[in-house]
Amino acid sequence: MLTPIKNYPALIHKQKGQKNLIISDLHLGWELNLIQKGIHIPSQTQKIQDELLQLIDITEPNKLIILGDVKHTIARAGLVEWQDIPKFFKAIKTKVDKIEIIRGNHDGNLEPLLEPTIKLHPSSGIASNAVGFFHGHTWPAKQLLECTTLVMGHVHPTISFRDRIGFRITSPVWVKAKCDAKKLADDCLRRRRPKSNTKQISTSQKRQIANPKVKQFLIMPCFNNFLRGRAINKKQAGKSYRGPILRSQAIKMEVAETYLLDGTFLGSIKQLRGMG
Ligand SMILES: [Mn+2]
Repeated sequence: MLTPIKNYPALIHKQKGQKNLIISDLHLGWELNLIQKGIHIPSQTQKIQDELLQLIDITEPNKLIILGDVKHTIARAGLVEWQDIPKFFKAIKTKVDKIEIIRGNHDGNLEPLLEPTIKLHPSSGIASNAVGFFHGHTWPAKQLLECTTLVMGHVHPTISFRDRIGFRITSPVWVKAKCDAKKLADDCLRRRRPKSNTKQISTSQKRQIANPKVKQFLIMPCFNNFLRGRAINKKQAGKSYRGPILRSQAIKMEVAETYLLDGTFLGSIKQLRGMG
């Protein structure tokens, strides 16, 4: 069972009496990138750490699962990250013993920053019975296609509204989208094949996914409060959804439902299109 935590960009996933806390997209160290542009913002890692520790106190999970993009620099780990990230996980570990991370596109060279007890999974994700978790910048693993719900990060979805004077508000949102299970499985197999052979999917390959079941996608808001994200209701946003999965027709993004962190239903992306 999946339950969003009111007023937090986080989920509880309960399974067999175990309680997993799910968050995504920490982007620790993003503010370091601004230094190159002459803007100095002190490290925000401590604040994010405090928020997460508070959330762990409230929810008391058995395990923390992060759906990718723990850090911000993509391929390497900067000097500050060498200090900040191990310290961050050391603090989190005092409250929750089990930590698992699904690698995001920003998590290159993350391994040396993690202590050996933290499990690092590939970005194609992990399946836990009916629910699959993956980062979202690339296709999910085949076994996830047999889950009924897939949860992903990567998009940092927000909705923005602008009034006539130009005031704009932007809020992080949850996105719940319906999915055509068979089409997703077909697209997933097609994209994973070598390019020379993209048109036909052999019967033997189809057999590898006996029963595609993915009915819905849940896209998580970004855990990093400072980063927010991109307004998915901008006029042209539909053409630039992040990642190949959302651009595949299998996921019905235009009619996807959006919810504020307090649970308020805003409407479908289509209804909100152009308001930002
Ligand atoms: Mn990402």
